[in-house]
Amino acid sequence: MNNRRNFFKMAGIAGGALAAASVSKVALAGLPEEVTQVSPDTMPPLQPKNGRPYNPVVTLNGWTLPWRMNNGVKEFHLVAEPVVREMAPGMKAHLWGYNGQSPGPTIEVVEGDRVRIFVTNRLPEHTSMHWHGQRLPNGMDGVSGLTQPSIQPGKTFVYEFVARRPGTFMYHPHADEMTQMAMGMMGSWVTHPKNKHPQIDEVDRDFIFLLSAYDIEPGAFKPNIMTMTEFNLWTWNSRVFPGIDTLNVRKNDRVRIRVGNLTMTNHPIHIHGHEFTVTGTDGGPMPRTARWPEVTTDIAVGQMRQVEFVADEEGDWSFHCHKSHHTMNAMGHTVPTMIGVDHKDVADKISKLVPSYMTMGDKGMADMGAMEMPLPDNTLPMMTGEGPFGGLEMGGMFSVVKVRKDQKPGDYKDPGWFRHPKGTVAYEYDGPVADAPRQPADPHAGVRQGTHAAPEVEVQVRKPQGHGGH
Ligand SMILES: [Cu+2]
Repeated sequence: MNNRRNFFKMAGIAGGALAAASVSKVALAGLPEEVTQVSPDTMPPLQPKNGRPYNPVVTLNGWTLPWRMNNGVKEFHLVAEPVVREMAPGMKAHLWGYNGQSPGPTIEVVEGDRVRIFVTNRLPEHTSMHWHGQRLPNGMDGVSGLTQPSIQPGKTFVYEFVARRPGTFMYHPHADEMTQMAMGMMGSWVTHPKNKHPQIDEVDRDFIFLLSAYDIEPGAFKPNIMTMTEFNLWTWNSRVFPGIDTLNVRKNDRVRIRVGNLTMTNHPIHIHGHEFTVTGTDGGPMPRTARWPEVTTDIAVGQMRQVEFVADEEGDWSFHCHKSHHTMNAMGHTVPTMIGVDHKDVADKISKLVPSYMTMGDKGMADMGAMEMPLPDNTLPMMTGEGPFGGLEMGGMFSVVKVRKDQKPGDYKDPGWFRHPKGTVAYEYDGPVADAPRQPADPHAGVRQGTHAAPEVEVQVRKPQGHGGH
């Protein structure tokens, strides 16, 4: 607003030639500057330079889109385009996203803001933008064919509405959704409350991320968009462990984590060492009387959950999806169960012939974590990550909440591994081991110490093959 006024004042003073040159610049400025992010790192919170003040969020392995003020309207420019997203060091995916990344940048506004979003389509097919969860005029809802014609390649559409209610929302296309969401097109939206809200607490740290899933064959770069259930990369903001940044907080901080689910299945998101409360959904803040403590909250498809807790226990606390197949990375769906089979040599030979060949360890899956098995290029071990005590054997939707008493307010740097106070770590017992009492074969004989009357039982362990019943 100021710039515009100053310009007209300046133009009046400087006269003809300069005015003409500048006018064309003003005409070009009709479209807000295109801002692109090349890094998959977590960017520091974007402090608002103008407009109503608010406490910004931190997008996990993401960033917030800057805006410009135009006569009191917040203007954003989203560009739908093909992107290369590093999912974790060692693996890049060719996705579709916005402004250089998948997911796109987070949009942050304040309740009551008038918002104008320019959406440019640089994809090979048409798209549209749906503002999931928002109250808005029907024609701004972004459903191709129903509320607007789709945005053809090379075209730009303008959406404009007032952010009417505070909360956490998402944006995603509503055109060829199966393809475009499977390719990573989505982003987060936060509308901060204008005034102190009776159901919205102020927090010290406010994190946000989206759940998305991809099916990328080991060694490949592009997701298989026809996949309905058999995804092999379970991501937070299109990143998998160990590529997901840790959530670093100061002891006794009140922490909010906002999570939206745009995968095709539910995700029970679980925290260690603390209890959280669900304080909001995409429908808005949860009435205080309706809240209860949890350590896991299930987030169904198309839902958002906002959880809060006081980080009052120091340490490195796991924070992950509780479906164990969602804390693993790419594995072939046809991986046979190989427990008891020593196939290391043969696996080496096969992988020379078949680059995408992966198999399971002979004692369980942990061999995979130790990277004993050969892997094709551009994929990630199914289970990986090195902690201070050894391998973590994780992948996918896993990270760590690091609570430290010396983490500075507003500092999001990774403080490194937790230094446990002496005597507070589980340790190995090295005393004598007594024979365990056993259930006798004859139930009337009673339990006798040190006898082995029970018949020998051999258990054949067979893990399920894939997820969908091949
Ligand atoms: Cu999950």
